[in-house]
Amino acid sequence: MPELKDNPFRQRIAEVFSQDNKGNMTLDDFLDMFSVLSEMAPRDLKACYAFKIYDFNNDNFICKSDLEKTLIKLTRNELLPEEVQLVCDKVLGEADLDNDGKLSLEDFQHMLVRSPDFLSTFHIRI
Ligand SMILES: [Ca+2]
Ligand SMILES: [Ca+2]
Repeated sequence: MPELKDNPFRQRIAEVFSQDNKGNMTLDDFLDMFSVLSEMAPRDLKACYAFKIYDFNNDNFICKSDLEKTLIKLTRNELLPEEVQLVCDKVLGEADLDNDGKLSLEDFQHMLVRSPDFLSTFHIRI
C-alpha cells in the first residue's frame, strides 16, 4: 500500500483497524480503514481513530507516555528527549481541560478543533 508505506504509524494503524487488534487485516478492515482515511470522512470520525492510534496502551486516554511515543514517531526521531518532554508538557498543558494529566477523547477533540493541522497525519490521498 504505497499511501501508507511512509507513514510512521502504519503498524499502529493496522492494529487499530484490524478486528483482532494485532494488525491482521481482512478485506473489510481495509475498506473501513480507507473510508476513515479518505478526505471525505467526517472529522469527528478521523479524530476518534486518531485518538485510538495515539492511545498506544489502549486505556482510552492519551497519557504522557502515549504522547511521547506519538511525537517520536511523528517527528521520525528527530527531536531530542528534552524537546519531546517540552512539547508533551505544552500539549498537555493546553489540551488537558480537566487537569487530570492525560487526554480523554473529549480533550483531544477540543485540541483538534483548535489545531486542525494535527489531523494532517491522517490525511492520506487516495
Ligand atoms: Ca493510553
Ligand atoms: Ca484530561
